[in-house]
Amino acid sequence: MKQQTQTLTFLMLGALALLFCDNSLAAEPERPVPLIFDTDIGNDVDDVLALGMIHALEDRGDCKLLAVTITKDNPLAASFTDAVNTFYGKGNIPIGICKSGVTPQTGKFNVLAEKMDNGKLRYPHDLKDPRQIPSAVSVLRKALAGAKDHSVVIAQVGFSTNLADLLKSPADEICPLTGQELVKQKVKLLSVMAGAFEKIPHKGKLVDHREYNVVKDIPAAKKLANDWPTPIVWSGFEIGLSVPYPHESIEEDYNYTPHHPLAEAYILYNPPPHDRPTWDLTSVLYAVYPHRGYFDLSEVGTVTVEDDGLTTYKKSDQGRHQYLKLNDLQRARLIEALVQLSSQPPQK
Ligand SMILES: [Ca+2]
Ligand SMILES: [Ca+2]
Repeated sequence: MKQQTQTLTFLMLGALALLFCDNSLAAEPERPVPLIFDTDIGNDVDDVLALGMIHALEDRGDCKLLAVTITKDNPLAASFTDAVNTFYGKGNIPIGICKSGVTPQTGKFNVLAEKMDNGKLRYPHDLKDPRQIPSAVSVLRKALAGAKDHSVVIAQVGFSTNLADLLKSPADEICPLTGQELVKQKVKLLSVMAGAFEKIPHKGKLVDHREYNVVKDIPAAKKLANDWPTPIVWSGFEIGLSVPYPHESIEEDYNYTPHHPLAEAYILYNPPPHDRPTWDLTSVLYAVYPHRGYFDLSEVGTVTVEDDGLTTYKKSDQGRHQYLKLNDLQRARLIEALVQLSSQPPQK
């Protein structure tokens, strides 16, 4: 009897310890994680590697890509996304775009969508006419309306334009809930690459960093930080910066096919021997594997976006925000996971 009581006490203490040691807002996810990828694809190449990772994770049964929504206001961004999805055998994934005027330039690699070899598209896809492409808000509302409550994970790796517009969206024929209500009911976690939570080296000094994804649409980033009703985990600028993608992988791991959209986008953006930071990849990995110890998390608090785009964090028990942290051991594990996932060939 005494033995049983001791065992019971031990088990209860163990459960309590687990409860208090795990400072993560996100418990172990159900597989596959229903995932939405919101991206400014075309402005930098980490978005492309991150999209390749998502397809690898889906092939492994770990996530289900519900939709891709785009915050780069250029139609080739959607065409190139559809081309990458088609390359991975998922050409029917819904894609939504916005009319924001933010970064309307074509960029260096989305032109791959139009690349022809002997009169045929190098990367076949059927999304070519911008008039065919629905708005990001309607794509987001449809994806969320069809999902189980508190199940959806969103990885936002560009500007907050689409998610801020989603929050502002009224009830419509897609769903009787407002955007704010819909997010609260359906979303489990938002994993964002945005902001900076450490000072960044610049010309021999450590300085405040106003991060690109925030600065390009500050009102939207403020709206997201203030009003998004679920937990948000932020991958700050310092995280991806400290984990450069080894260019040897671009040269060696993508040669299983004569033309690879990830490797060709990388080469057009900034060719080897450049090692590109892995900003957006880190947010995707955390979105799907939050429980796998690739990162540590800050304590719970609140991130505020200042008028000039600076992000500040304050610890608060009432907060909904945490940011990613990395030690050297995790960094070594992380880079291998990112390389292996982004270069994983599609399942036939
Ligand atoms: Ca398609
Ligand atoms: Ca991005």
